Amino acid sequence: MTEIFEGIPAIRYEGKDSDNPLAFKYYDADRVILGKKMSEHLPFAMAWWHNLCAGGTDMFGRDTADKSFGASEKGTMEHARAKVDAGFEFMQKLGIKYFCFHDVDLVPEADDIKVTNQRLDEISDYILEKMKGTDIKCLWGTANMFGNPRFMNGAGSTNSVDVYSFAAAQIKKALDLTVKLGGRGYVFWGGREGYETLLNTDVKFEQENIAKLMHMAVDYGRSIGFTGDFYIEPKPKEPMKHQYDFDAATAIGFLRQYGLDKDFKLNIEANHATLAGHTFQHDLRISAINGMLGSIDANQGDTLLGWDTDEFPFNVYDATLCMYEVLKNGGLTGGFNFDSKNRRPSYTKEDMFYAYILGMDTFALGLIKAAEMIEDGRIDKFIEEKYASWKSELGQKIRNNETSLVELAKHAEEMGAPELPGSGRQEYLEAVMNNILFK
Ligand code: XUL
Ligand code: CO
Repeated sequence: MTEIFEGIPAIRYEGKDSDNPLAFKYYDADRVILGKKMSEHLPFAMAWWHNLCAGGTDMFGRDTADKSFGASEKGTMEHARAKVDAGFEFMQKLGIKYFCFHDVDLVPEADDIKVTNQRLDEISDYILEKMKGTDIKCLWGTANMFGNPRFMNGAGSTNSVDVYSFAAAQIKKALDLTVKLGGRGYVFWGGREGYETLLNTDVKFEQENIAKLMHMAVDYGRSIGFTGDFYIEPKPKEPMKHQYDFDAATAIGFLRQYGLDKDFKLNIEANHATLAGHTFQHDLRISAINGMLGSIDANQGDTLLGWDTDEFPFNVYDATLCMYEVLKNGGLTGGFNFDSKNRRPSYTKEDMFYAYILGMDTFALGLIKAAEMIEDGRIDKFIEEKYASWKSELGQKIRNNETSLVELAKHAEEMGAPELPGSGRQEYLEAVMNNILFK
């Protein structure tokens, strides 16, 4: 087998004093943090689409990066196999144990789904062969139900029964592949499930149909032995103006309304949370407290740009606050998928590695620092003390639903004006975080 990333060695941990750009400074797979190896805390995944397919094309210009990986023609099965070779060499050199895929990332799509499915059978056999002798597996699979023009009015939310059936067929096949490749999860990202104007849209009808498609996916998945989690990946907008899975809270409400909450969790993407006007940490917390934090699409946005820039995570504050939520959640059933792409001028093979090293080191630092925040205890102590008045007899009565507005009003009348509730101490707590980050 010819080496595709020639000249790039296996990436090793060299520590924070190393200046080797092809080495980890913080990600030390075997280092134990809070009783678990870093590699277990951080099941990283490679996103097939950004890493192996996307060459930098944007609305104003074509590819800058050559992702042919030695194939003579792109969009062929020869190219599909070259991407598998490149992907496995890439993951092995970085020590990444998982990958995520859309059906059409793996093979060129034909007009006839039977032909596409044959190609998917062939490529998944090849992937299985490559998996042998490695511990690489699929983290999650999904069907691309947004790229093809047929999905212009949505997939589960489409007005066309034929398009809906086509989406069903793609989901069925993507589930088959996910199970075949040992996937932990199956994702629904509803890029076209939404609307531009209510003048042409029956929202209730569309949402009911999305739920029906998800129920059919659960029934089929369980019937073929898929025991993992289904995920909704919330995103408020882009490409649609209003997307139904706006944020974690909206998606949780939808899952509960339609009885899908036992089989589904959420796949939270940092840049989607910020597009919804939240912090990444907010959507993680909302998922976690509802028992629905399943997996993470690791990336970051740019506050100066209003779209999904899918940058490799570099912001250590955000990564630390993310890992704080993940540790408090007892980990993830899914993992950390780098749904991230190189900037367009970072077009070389080395850049592909620098990007993953940046992302993995950022989350490793986040893990180290989040564990220190928990061990330090000052933040937990503050929160415990902040709510101390609830330990009183009256506080306990409220918590246990043993009181009434009448009783509370009587208490208020007897006490006169209550004292101020105590400082929120935000600046003190931010200083604690800085103290831990930079000690
Ligand atoms: C798009 C996005 C998708 C999903 C999978 O913003 O995040 O790549 O992760 O369809
Ligand atoms: Co994503």
